[in-house]
Amino acid sequence: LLQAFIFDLDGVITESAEYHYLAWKALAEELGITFDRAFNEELKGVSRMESLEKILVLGGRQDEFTPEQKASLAAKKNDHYGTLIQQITPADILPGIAPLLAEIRSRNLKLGLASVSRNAFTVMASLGLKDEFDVIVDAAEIKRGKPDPEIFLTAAQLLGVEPSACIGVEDAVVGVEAIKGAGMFAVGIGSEETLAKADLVYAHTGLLSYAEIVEKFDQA
Ligand code: G16
Ligand code: MG
Repeated sequence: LLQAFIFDLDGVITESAEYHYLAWKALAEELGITFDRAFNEELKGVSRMESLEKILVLGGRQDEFTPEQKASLAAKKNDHYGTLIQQITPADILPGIAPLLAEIRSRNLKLGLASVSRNAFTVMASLGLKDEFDVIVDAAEIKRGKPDPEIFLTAAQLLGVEPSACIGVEDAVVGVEAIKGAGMFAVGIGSEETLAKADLVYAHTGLLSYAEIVEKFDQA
């Protein structure tokens, strides 16, 4: 029996994934590393330091920096990202999300957030959603990032529900893997090709249908 929905933040509830992309792109260009949206897919749901490593590897520059220099590169990206997310208001909640949250609430189901972003609380507060969720699990509470299921399992545990009674919603490949690894039903936001492991995929949040999701969950 369905008891909870657990949402990813960046790219699902709001388009902060775009701000991550812009901030990484600016840093990469400063380092003479070109990267595009296709490569950016590999950074979605991936922690800050791991994302930096992937970018340096892409540019063949992974051996050129000390850990301290890498920390300051990551801090630079985060400062830029911090400036970009200052613009976020409740108007930046993606289409389809507010009605879906209302529907979940009206059924007395629980709501969790599973984001590896250290900025998750700030973004949720700016969206006016911080108090809508029963639990927010971010990078500070977990040891292993996505695709490890830890973040989704922690959210379920804190909500007091079994993973099999949860639906996870994600836009990242590693995020969908984490949901499936946790033994949950996975709803993907993006392309069916990229998110092939999801149980149900919507091209964008505006297409999310509570009735359809629950119907597919019951059939699974
Ligand atoms: C997000 C993004 C990633 C980002 C990560 C860490 O996770 O998808 O692109 O690198 O958080 O963010 P920060 O640098 O703010 O700590 P999620 O899980 O919400 O998709
Ligand atoms: Mg995401």
